[in-house]
Amino acid sequence: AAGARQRRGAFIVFEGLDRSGKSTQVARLVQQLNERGVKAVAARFPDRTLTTGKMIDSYLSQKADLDDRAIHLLFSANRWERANQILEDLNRGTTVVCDRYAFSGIAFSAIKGLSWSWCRAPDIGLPAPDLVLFLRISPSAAQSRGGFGDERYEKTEVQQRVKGAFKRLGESVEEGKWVELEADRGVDEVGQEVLRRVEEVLQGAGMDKEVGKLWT
Ligand code: 2DT
Ligand code: MG
Repeated sequence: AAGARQRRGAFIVFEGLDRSGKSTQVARLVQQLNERGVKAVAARFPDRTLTTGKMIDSYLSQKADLDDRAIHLLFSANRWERANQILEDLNRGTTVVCDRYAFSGIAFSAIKGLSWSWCRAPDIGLPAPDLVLFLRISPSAAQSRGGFGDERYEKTEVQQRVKGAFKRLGESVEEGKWVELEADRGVDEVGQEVLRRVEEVLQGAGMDKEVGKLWT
């Protein structure tokens, strides 16, 4: 209708354990959306190219040690460094497909014993995803996909505990916004289900509404 607000882009987040196929699915989804005439861009967290990302990278590659709270806040600050860009893209009608977000932030810190509410706090007000696609895979299946590297957290025992934290997080997310997909399947099979879910969001009423704010 005349005067109607242009529909915005969707904010789609992929979460899951290491080697669950997130990066592959992000790239595939962006390409498929673009092929269908839907403007879409990829994002990822941690974004190691940003100022805070350099410190995060030294922490993850075990070149630097940091207090658990300090690194938690850096991961959150890394998202805040990018938040306005994401918001601008969404409001211009571009869909943003993101590899990890605040859910990883909470999961990886909460398993160290930091409280759930403390972990959530710094991310309050960030752009809220319209859909979180959680790629479900067992830590052993993930490991058999080529093994973990030398980064911090790339150990089966850590992944096992993170999996438990993710499960709890999924239960706390608004109904319908957290979708678990079986990831121990072929790339195309997973990808078809991903595209179907995302198209539902793009066609839904949410794209006429403002981008939500996380945890509010
Ligand atoms: P990649 O392997 O995806 O580069 O992630 N992490 C990530 C956190 O501990 N907190 C966060 O907020 C985010 C986004 C998960 C590198 C590692 O960083 C962890 C794995
Ligand atoms: Mg990794």
